[in-house]
Amino acid sequence: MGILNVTPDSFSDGGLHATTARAVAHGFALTEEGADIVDVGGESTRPGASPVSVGEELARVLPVVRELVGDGVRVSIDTMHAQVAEGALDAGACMVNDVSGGLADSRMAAVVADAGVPYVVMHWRAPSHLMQQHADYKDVVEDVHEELRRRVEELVERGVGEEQIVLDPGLGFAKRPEHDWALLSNLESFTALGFPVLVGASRKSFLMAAHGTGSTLGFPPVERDAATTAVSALAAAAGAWGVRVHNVRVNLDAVRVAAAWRAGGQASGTLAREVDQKR
Ligand code: PMM
Repeated sequence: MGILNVTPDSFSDGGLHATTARAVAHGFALTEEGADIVDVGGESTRPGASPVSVGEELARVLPVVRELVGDGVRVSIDTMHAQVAEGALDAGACMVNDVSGGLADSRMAAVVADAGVPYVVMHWRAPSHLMQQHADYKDVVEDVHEELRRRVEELVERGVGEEQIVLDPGLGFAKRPEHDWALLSNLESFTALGFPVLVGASRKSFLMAAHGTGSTLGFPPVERDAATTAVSALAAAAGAWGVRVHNVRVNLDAVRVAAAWRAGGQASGTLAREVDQKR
């Protein structure tokens, strides 16, 4: 999943695709690099970001969604607002990516249930300007499991089909770096829940652990692609369904490495079984 933020203030690509023409060009570039889905967002969710009006969000994303869909690109809409999801679905988007998992807008479940499209339910606790005050966990893996389980239960009660749901542990959202790493290293416990799992690690500041310093200074977001690809390969090996990334080309290599690695393991398993049978 390639990231296309049509925002002035996202942490990595804010301002880069702020006009429709530039955003559309970048959407095509992501597809050419191999993205299966382009995730279009019109509101930054970085810690401390200020909310934008629904009207402004719609004005940013709709023309971009229309043009990309018109040229055959599969688009997901990254929004917490039912009205924006509805507009984007009408414009041809084929998936809703809701970082609040339906908590920010009580009408979202009905919109998604009605459309019958895949729905990314991310673990979320509070709006961006407050979320870092909510980063307290007894056991982050168990707590995120339990909170996602409750989200799924409520969404299904409201008519969303289980087959529509994709889960996302919500890296960086009400999480400290140690929480993000604990969730990643236990990713298999999420894939074992039986829903597809999406991982959004791309260029996030918790990756600074890979830089060997205690500071994000000198390790700006665009320099975090190598660390991101390492996470993508490991996430794919752990059974993730998708990775949401800024740099599609290198991350596609990473997930292909994971696929080849896994296929290699299966092939050598076959060989071992054949040897066994001949004995
Ligand atoms: N992260 C961001 C935005 N949307 N959606 C999902 N499902 N998962 C994420 O981790 C996620 C997201 C923030 O990153 P950005 O500013 O690069 O878009």
